[in-house]
Amino acid sequence: MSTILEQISTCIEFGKINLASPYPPDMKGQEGADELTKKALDEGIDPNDILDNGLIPAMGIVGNKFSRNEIFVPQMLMSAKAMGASMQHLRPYFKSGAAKRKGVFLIGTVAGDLHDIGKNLVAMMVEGGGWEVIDLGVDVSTAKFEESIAQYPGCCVGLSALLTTTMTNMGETVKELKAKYADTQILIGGAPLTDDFCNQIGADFYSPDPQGAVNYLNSLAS
Ligand code: B1M
Repeated sequence: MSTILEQISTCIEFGKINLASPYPPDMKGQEGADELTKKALDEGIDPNDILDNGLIPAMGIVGNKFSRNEIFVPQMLMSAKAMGASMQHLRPYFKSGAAKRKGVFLIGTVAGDLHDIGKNLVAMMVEGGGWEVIDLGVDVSTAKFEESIAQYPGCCVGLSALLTTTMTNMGETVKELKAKYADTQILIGGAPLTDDFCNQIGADFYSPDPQGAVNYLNSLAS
């Protein structure tokens, strides 16, 4: 791996967004993911290489540290922001088809649920894992999920719910989506959910954290 890719990885792992960002304090005054990604592209490094050897390993480290409670939501958010700064430069290459991603992941909170902090983290981690993420936002109706699945054939779907009341809506959404799109993989997550609930409603996978969702999606893509 070239030095610049290692530097990008370090920025993402520790949440160094750009030169102006004072976080983390021991990297103050240094270039961040923003400048380094631009520099790597200017040097002619393949965007796939930047994603595969810069962003993805770093987000994997972050996700695993979070799963082991070695870092917490604020640090993960800073890493996700650094990844976002890097993705800003890479996105045009993926959009044009000059670089490839692993698949499309649709995500939203289910009908009636406005809690989007966890959903946003999952979306950012999955994007950092090499997937194209279509974030449908909050309070997403079953009809909206259906419309989007039709628009992105072969996509995987992520549903998030934080309320015991909206867990019921999640069950209905999974039932309706599976009736229409039996082959579409549906992942679920959110603080009150469990594996048992996942089995009960017929979803394909439950993850208690973003990295579990990334690992599961990657297992489908490989
Ligand atoms: Co609300 N809220 N809230 N709230 N809120 C809870 C969830 C609650 C537990 C608080 C409490 O009473 N102790 C409670 C639910 C109780 C229950 O259902 N049994 C509750 C309630 C009751 C409500 C309202 C009804 C309050 C009211 O108005 N009377 C209301 C409902 C609004 C609605 O959705 N219709 C409401 C509103 C709000 C705010 C708008 C004020 C705000 C949300 C802001 C926002 O998200 N933009 C809010 C907040 C912040 C919370 C708490 C404090 C924090 C939730 C959070 O962001 N956690 C929460 C109490 C608590 O948890 N301490 C609470 C951090 C986040 C990173 O975790 O979302 O679990 P989480 O995501 C995790 C994992 O679950 C997983 O990855 C993330 C990272 O590990 N994950 C997935 C999540 N989605 C995944 C999807 C996956 C995989 C993993 O694959 C697809």
